[in-house]
Amino acid sequence: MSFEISEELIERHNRRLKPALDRGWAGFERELKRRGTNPQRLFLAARPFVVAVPSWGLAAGGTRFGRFPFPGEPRHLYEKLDDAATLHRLTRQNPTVSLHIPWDQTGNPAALRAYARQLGLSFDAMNSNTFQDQPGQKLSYKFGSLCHTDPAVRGQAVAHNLEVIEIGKKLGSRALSIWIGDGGNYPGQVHFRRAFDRYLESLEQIYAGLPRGWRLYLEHKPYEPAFYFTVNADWGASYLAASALGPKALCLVDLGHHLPGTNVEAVVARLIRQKKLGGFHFNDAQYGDDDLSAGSINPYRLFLVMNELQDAAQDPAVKNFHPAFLLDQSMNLKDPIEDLIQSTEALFRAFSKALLVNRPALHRCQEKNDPVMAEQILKQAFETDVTPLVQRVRFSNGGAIDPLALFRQSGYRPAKIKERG
Ligand SMILES: [Mn+2]
Repeated sequence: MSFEISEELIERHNRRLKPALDRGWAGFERELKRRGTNPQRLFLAARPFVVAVPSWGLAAGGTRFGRFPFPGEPRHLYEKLDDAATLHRLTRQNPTVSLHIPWDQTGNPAALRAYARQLGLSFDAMNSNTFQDQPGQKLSYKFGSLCHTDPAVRGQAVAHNLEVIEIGKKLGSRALSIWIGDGGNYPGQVHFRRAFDRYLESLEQIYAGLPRGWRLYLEHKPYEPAFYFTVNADWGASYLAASALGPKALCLVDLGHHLPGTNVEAVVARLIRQKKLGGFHFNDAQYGDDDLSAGSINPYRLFLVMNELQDAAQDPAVKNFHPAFLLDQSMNLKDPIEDLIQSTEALFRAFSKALLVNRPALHRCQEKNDPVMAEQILKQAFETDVTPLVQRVRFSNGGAIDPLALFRQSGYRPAKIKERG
């Protein structure tokens, strides 16, 4: 029998912290009423927040220089699901896991799905991989995959994506995410227009293989591994491709996949306007695609992105708006579960603060060209301490009031070090 954080342990933890939470909530309620905000409505709006966790975020990630394994980290996918279930038991905000093929060896998908269901988990978007060569692979992706000059390589990459869809169908997933590294390192190496034509041609074949109710997410990134030119480098290229394919194809915004200084929240608003925002890979960065914990470097930026999402969610003119939320981070130094608790909380705080924005007042300030008061409205929401709301939502959903503290106290990781080595 392997160690688990029991419901009883969570209950005991919550009993201890509940009086302080009640006091905090009473003060928060008073403050909201003073501002003319209905606390119960805010609570109900915040309560459904969830974010998917990536399978590759449950074990130590690496950099191009290497990887430092974490003691007690999961040894295989089933143990990753165990850790994902532990995370979800604490937060009640991470009910889904996103897999990456072939990093994740799914083996028998039906058995895997049954195991996940037993843990209270299900599967989010599937991720294909044609940005590196796998052992025994017939043709190399050194010079590209979906955009390769050789139709045989493109065919192999298309077939891989179709296979990932097949696995995803068996797991109950409803989406395929594609990120490719195709591009070139030197001027003249790649013909820009022809490469994009080939990208579209390959994507059309994948799109044709999407089951009913599925979505195809196209993820852009300006550079790396290609350092001079990348085929799907920015929201514009991504939007062109998603538009050419059809309504099931949408753009996925990874917060770290923009050049320094890019106004990511404006990119988000533009994609919403074009009905092409599919979802997010949340993370944070100091320089480039750093894959640091969401909200660790620039929580205001995260809030401004959430603010655009709330603005759209509350706009009756924006229909069928369900952007997918996924964390996409690499844990090099932190315990992955602790990092995911922190990141989920950072996202939920930003989400909650975006709910606090007084939108009619903001709209009036915008119409009157009052930059000071418009900014103040955003700042007032951002600077509000939403801790009581965050904790109350978690508690009422059955999670832990302070999941990070409970995780540390539970001795989960030391127990896993014994079990897993
Ligand atoms: Mn990503």
